[in-house]
Amino acid sequence: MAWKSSREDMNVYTQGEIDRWVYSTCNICSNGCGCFVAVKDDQIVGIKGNKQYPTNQGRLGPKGENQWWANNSTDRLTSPLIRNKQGVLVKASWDDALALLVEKTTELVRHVGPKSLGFYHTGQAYLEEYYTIAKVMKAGLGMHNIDANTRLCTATAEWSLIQSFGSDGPPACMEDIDITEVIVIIGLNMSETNTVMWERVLEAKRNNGTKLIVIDPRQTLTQRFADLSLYPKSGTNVALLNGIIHLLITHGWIDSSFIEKHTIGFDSLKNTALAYRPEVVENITGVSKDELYECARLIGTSQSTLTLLLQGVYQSMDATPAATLVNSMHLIMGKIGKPGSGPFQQDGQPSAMSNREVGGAVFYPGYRNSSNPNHIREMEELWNLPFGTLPVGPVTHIMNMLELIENGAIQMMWVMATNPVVTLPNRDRVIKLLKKVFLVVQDPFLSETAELADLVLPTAIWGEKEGTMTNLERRVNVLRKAVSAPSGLPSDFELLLEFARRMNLRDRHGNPLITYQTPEEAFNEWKLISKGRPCDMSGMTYEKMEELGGIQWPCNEHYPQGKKRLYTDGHFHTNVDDAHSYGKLLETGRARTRKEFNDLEANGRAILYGFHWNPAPEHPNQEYPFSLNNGRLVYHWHTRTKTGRAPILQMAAPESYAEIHPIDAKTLSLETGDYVRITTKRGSISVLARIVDSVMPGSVFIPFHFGALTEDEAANILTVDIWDQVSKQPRFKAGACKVEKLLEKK
Ligand SMILES: Nc1nc2c(c(=O)[nH]1)N[C@H]1C(S)=C(S)[C@@H](COP(=O)(O)OP(=O)(O)OC[C@H]3O[C@@H](n4cnc5c(=O)[nH]c(N)nc54)[C@H](O)[C@@H]3O)O[C@H]1N2
Ligand SMILES: Nc1nc2c(c(=O)[nH]1)N[C@H]1C(S)=C(S)[C@@H](COP(=O)(O)OP(=O)(O)OC[C@H]3O[C@@H](n4cnc5c(=O)[nH]c(N)nc54)[C@H](O)[C@@H]3O)O[C@H]1N2
Ligand code: SF4
Ligand SMILES: [Mo]
Repeated sequence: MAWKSSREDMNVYTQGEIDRWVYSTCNICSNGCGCFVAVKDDQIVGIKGNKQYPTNQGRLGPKGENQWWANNSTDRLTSPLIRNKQGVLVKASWDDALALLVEKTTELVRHVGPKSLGFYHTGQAYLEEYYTIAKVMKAGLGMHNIDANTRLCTATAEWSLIQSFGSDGPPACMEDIDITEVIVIIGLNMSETNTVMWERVLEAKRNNGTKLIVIDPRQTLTQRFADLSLYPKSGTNVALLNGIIHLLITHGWIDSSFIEKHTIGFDSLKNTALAYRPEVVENITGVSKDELYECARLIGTSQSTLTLLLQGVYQSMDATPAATLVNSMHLIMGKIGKPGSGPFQQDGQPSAMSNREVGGAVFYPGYRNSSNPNHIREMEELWNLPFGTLPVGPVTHIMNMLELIENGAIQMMWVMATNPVVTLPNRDRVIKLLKKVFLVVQDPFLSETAELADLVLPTAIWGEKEGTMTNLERRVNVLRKAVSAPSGLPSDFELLLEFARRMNLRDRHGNPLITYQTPEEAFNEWKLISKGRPCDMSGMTYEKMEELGGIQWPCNEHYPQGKKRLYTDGHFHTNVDDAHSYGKLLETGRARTRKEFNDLEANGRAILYGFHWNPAPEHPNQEYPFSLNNGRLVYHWHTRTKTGRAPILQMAAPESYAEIHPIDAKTLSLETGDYVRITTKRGSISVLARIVDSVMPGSVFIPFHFGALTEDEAANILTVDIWDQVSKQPRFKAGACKVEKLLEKK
């Protein structure tokens, strides 16, 4: 193993005595750190990092260390809640709650059809749960309105991989951090959002002198460690990337033979990029010609380059084209599928990858194309369904589902393990629309979304259930059940199985649609379905995962121990019946037809695209002069349902604020600690001001973790609800706002 942690005894966090340690994985971020859960008297009392585990070598970050507090929180829901005639949520028995769920679903499916239902779930559950969702909702109920919060998170990663390589699946691996010459980080604040990977980057810098380039409009902590920092204006990634590609081509820092043999579309990429001369790029992005040159030189002249990116690209302007340009940058240098090199389209949530692999929301299991009749027929065979059962074509994305609620087409929404009232853009509209439907919320806590529900189904959480998750480098690991859930709460998996049983879902032979009983049996069914597909897990078992410390797919007879990197042979998934999707036109987002895809004649070669920069539709103007940036803090996880219950984390970041540059503070007569009102076209919030020079003049940064219904503090009251044309990921980071000083809060 290339990476060796320099610390000896680390990351053991326990309270009092321990009976045993249980093998698991951290359920917070996509790094997927291996850990052991400390148990005393059937209660979780701590956690420690797994020193043998390849992604963390014993380390855990602040959220990982503190995730178990939420398990023991006294405000866990212990029974279902049903809204009564007076409009109050009251405790109900499981039998009554499930009967109501089944009655509502049956009534709507029978009388209006499955299009009247919506299911919106998560990137934080287990693979077996997603697989069951795919089977129950798509095969059992014929549902089309099914999506997950991965839409807000990694839809762009998924689509950029599909557009360039024909299939989802990040080509690189974490070991590449240890051996690469140059690491490029774009729109990713790794020091706060993936702390363990960040330690690994710092160690690579220390041990190997690895050069670090960071590209972010904010001077984040990540930026402060960079050898080269670029500060492009928000929303200008496409211009900057075109500028880098321009210099790579004009200086000959490319691999012409790789381009010739393994790609199509070079002329389109080249002709577009040639327009992005350094002075043009400087005009658009604010990045100087010298800095741009230095960036391209470091990338172009190194033997190996690893590019990591996340929400500063995926939630910004022209997200999929920008992420695709990162793939193209690597392809033209031939820096893919080789040690230390590759585009690393990242994930955020711990199991976003699993959801994508099994078709939990979008597409069909095993990266099967939902528009390819051959793939659909194959799925119908595998699931023993009458032909014509499975919905054809792309699913309805969440932003579209909101429109369908507005026009009355969707009448019931079932929300599982996500808190959309705090995390979807333009929150006032979201609240108004969720109040219109019969809202089912499956959550261990009374989240802001659960507060609006008609039916709340509480569940077991991490540590209280078994299953697997795939991390950002395709590593699948098992999480063993450590303790019983409080009050005998069911897991999401058990709830879904019980729902399927009560709905009497059957296959074409009249047998129950779901025949497995345990997560391990579900995994064994899934792994056969994955066979022969890019995310092949047919060679995996729970025991083997525990023995090897997770396994990277593909894992089959050719790669019994898994495979570190994809595309080592330069062959991509762009044959028509291999491809995950026929792809889309980058300009409009229209889906390509089978014929259009065939006409490309990619046939195993990767696809390069030229794409011009567009200004954001909402950019600073006279009325709203600031650009509105928002994102994460190291201490909190999303809507804080877990981290807000961990005393140390909550104390470290108890309330929201807005970061404002000293130059703007002077104009507005603001000091740190003053209250400010931030307003956009959608609404306004009142938060504390923090005067810091890490934000650019003319821009504001707000953490999006705070969102109590009783406070005007949620970043998403402000955010703009437009989305990327291809991935349909909302452009949270592309809005304009104004700032006013308040004499007192509100
Ligand atoms: N502590 C913590 N860690 C987390 C999470 C959490 O909630 N808390 N969530 C997890 C999840 S699900 C995710 S998706 C990841 C997200 O991880 P990140 O992507 O690192 O998180 P963000 O803070 O949303 O955004 C990253 C950066 O994008 C920059 N940015 C904004 N606009 C632009 C732009 O136009 N161009 C460029 N180049 N940069 C821009 C912002 O200034 C910000 O520093 O974090 C994961 N890890
Ligand atoms: N403005 C702005 N908005 C954003 C972003 C941004 O950068 N800026 N980032 C976006 C991104 S990348 C993401 S990933 C989303 C995250 O958005 P969400 O997924 O909505 O946020 P979470 O707080 O993670 O919500 C998870 C919910 O699942 C519940 N839960 C935990 N464990 C379990 C379980 O085992 N079973 C069940 N049923 N429930 C469970 C938790 O209590 C919580 O209510 O936010 C997005 N929204
Ligand atoms: S880096 Fe991510 S996976 Fe690792 S401990 Fe922290 S939150 Fe958990
Ligand atoms: Mo995310």
